[in-house]
Amino acid sequence: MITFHNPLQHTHAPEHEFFRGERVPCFENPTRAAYVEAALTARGHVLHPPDVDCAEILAKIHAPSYLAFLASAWQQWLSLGEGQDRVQPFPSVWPVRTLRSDVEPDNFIAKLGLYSMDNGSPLAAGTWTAAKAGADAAASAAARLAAGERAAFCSTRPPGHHAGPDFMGGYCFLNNAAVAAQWLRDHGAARVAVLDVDYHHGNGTQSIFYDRADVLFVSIHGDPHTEYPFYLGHADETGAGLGAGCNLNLPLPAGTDAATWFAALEQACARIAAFGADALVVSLGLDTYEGDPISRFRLATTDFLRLGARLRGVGLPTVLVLEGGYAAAALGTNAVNVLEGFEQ
Ligand code: SP5
Ligand code: ZN
Repeated sequence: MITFHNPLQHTHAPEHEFFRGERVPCFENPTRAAYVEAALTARGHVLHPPDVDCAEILAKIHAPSYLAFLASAWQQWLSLGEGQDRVQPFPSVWPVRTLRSDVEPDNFIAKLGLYSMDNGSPLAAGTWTAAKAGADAAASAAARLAAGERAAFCSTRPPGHHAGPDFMGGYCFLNNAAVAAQWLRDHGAARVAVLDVDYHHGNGTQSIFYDRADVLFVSIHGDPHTEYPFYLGHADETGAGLGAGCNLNLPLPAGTDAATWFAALEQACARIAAFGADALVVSLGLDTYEGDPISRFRLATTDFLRLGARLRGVGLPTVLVLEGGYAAAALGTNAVNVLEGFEQ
């Protein structure tokens, strides 16, 4: 399978996030992609840099005001004063119920709240550069399907599936899987299915396509009653308007083992087959791994071979986009196992 990487991924390297009142090193860091790239290279894969500019696609899935904010956010942060480059911006106020979200404040931290769903997505100097190149890599992988490839994998970071139409969240800034899906829609696929197997519900992807009938969103994830992102991902979210029936959430309890997880995957694949998609985009989070430090499913390294084989069995041209997975040293093997399972 052809593989793409993001040569600028390392420019997004914030130092800290918050956990229970403490600043802890970022779980989502450049070593993750380095491990995946090393494992791919060791197995003989050639890593292609992006060769598609996704700017036009981005404008179809994200709000112009959000894209403009994200592109200039670090410069706005620096302009607050001397020394800002040594610390990370975090939001401190959000337009929740009863407050207005239709007015963009002038204050940078207030704007950061407007365009964020959490305080868990720290910005760094290269965030826009890295996120844009990562989204370009996802579009590049999608473009290879139109050129006749059976499947393409995109090893990229920052991840994307929590990023919604006009907000960042959950380490995500631009929705790479949505970029791939929209690219396929714009280049000949009448119907596209997105299957999200990250431990966390892909709230951003769901929201981007929630009222559309041309993109099916199916997700298997930790039950949001107890797991991030908490406020979306429940089983009763089935789509709205023209998209009614085109959204399927399969929440599973924390602690779920491989047998139960693969039974849910069968349900997901059955829905995708019934939808009649022309192409498949997989949001490939590997934080379902039993060794993941922030997640609580129990898939073993060999289970990722089985996942790859089942994804091939869907029988569609497939783009796989890396999402989460925080046991960095195991991430390369787990990713390569999905690819090798797919190819066997
Ligand atoms: C793309 C992706 O996987 N994003 C995940 C975002 C999760 N953000 C919340 C992190 C909560 C960390 N909890 C740590 C528990 C350690 N025992
Ligand atoms: Zn995740």
